[in-house]
Parts: sequence; structure tokens; C-alpha cells
Amino acid sequence: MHTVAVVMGSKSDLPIAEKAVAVLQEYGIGAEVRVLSAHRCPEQAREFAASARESGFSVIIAAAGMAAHLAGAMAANTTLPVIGIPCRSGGLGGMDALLSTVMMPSGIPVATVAVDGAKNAALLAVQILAVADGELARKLDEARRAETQAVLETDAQVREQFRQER
Ligand code: RP5
Repeated sequence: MHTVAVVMGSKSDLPIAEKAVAVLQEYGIGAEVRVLSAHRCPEQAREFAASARESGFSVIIAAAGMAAHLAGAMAANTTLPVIGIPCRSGGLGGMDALLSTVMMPSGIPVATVAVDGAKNAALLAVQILAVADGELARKLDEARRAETQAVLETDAQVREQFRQER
């Protein structure tokens, strides 16, 4: 059983973090959900990241807004893959969090998704786990096929709606 850690900088980030947890659940992946601020409880955040591998986590997803240092703080203290979700918060529409999350110094990577990109964060975690899990890979393939089918059906409807006699 895989377990992903989903950490957030504040309870304000919960609506985003919850979306990641829901996608993980769709794939049968357990999540431990924590509020651990890089600024307000830096020691606890550091300890969590430093012990994450021995705690049995495979991937850490970190969601934070504003000066979003949580994903970077996680990555600084573990070699598990860390996926950062920059959250829209405050007056800059998430650009602050995006840059704070993505602009990591060389050697300490954070795989950063779009602002509020919880679904892709979770899917990226599933894809990492699927490298060594054929059943997960099969589920991912199935989801991609369903997505393709949905777009093709929408395309057919739109073409029908705007069909003109030539
Ligand atoms: C960040 O500041 C959090 O990740 C959150 O997105 C934002 C606002 O936090 P609160 O002041 O609402 O706790 O640290």
C-alpha cells in the first residue's frame, strides 16, 4: 500500500489539498494530511520531512500560498520526490507562490504544478508510484483513454452544433 504525504502551510490551503487527496483516493492511494508551516512551525516541518522516508511515504505533496517555502523546506530535508502546489492566496493571484515554489536552487528539486494545480500534483504522484506498480499504470492508461473519449465526444457535439450546409 502506497502512502503519500499531503502537507499544507495553513488550513487556508485545505480546499486545494483536499482535491489532491480525492484524486489519490480514486487510485486507491492512502494520504496522510498535515498542516505544517515552513514559517510558523519550521522545526516540526523539518522533522516531518527528515523522517518521511522511514515513516513509509513515497512522495510528498506540499501546498502553500504567498511566500510558499513549504515544498522547498520539505525538499531540503528529504530525497523523496516533492511536488509543490502553489496556492492562490493574498493579493498576487498565486504568482508569488508559483515563483517561491518553482525557483529552487540547483540540487534541491521541487516538481511544481500550476497555481492551485491539485489534480496534476496528485496525478504526478500516482505516475511516480506507477513506475514500479503495473496496476497503477493500467489505471492511469484507462483514465487517459476515458479523457480522450470525452474530448472526442465533445468535438462531435460541437461539430454537429455548428454544422453548416456547404
Ligand atoms: C501561507 O500563507 C499559507 O500556505 C497560506 O496559503 C497563506 C495564508 O495563510 P493564513 O494566514 O491564512 O494562515 O503560509
